Amino acid sequence: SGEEPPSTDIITLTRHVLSDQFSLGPAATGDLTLLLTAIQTTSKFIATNVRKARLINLIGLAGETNVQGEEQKKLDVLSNDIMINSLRASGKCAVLVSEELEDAVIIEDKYKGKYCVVFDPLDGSSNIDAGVNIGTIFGIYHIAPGSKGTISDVLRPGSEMVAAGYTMYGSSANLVLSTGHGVNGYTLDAALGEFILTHPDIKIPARGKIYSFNEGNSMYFHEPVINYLNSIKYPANGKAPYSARYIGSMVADVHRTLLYGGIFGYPDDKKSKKGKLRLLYEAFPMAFLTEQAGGVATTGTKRILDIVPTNIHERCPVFLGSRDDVLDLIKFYQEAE
Ligand code: AHM
Ligand code: MG
Repeated sequence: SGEEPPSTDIITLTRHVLSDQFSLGPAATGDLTLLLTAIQTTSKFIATNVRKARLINLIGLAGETNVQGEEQKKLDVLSNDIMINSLRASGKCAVLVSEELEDAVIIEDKYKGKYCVVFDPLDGSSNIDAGVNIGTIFGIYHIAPGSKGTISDVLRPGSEMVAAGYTMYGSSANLVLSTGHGVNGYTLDAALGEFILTHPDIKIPARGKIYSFNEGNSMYFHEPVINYLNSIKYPANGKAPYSARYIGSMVADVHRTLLYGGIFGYPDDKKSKKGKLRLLYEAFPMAFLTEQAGGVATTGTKRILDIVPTNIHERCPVFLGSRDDVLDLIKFYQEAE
């Protein structure tokens, strides 16, 4: 009777990644572990500030002044700054690409390392004021052999990423990560300040019951998407139609898709000719995680991870999720050819 003693064998994210590295033998330098430690710190910082924002009204336009007359930074600017500062200081990075910055950051020699990190520091920012889930998305490349770290080190297909993940700032902070051996989910224990392994080896169900699209754009959608959506909303042979869930925060919509299955889509359409989502730091990391969890990620006609970027901020159509659901969608594209 009474309270159970706490476990003394908790698996933190750092411990988990380290054990992954140990299995590589002496080849492992621990550099990726240190880089991921820096990313964890930024996620803790952002999680804290997202929460504080609701109290101290950090919400608002960059450059606004608060009652104390201090300059306030918008949460996405703050999130970008902490990531740039921490990643540079980690000494493990050569190139950084952020949604917030027009140009890639090439790290000066003093701090230069061997990794490139592409990230969206605070995705889903239209949701901030309503307190809806938002998140940080990141992807990691190793610089090409012999490279000193240039933009060409990040203009590479997503399949060449060595790790990818996101942190979702919701009722708790959840960090979901793949280093190329499956997907694991960690939850921030606020008292310990550590991400604890809570969702080991996430696998997307082979088929789901949920679709997640901004159907408000239906009048612009192309035929294959319209026909696919009709097929799941008005199914033949007495099957039940799919449920709709759309938060409008990619991290939250993808998180649910990884856990419950189904399909998330942000198509290209007659208005957004290349779609909306960014290839490098939105589509690639989420496609990487999806495939690592056993799902499929496509533009409708092409595997997302095979795309070779030509511009760090380019966009691409995204459909990802349960294998069977995404394969169904692909059939509608094939029929349209
Ligand atoms: P943002 O980078 O400006 O926040 O936009 C990206 C977000 C994604 O999180 C989300 O999937 C999508 O935009 C939602 O777009 P829409 O409001 O057009 O449905
Ligand atoms: Mg974004």
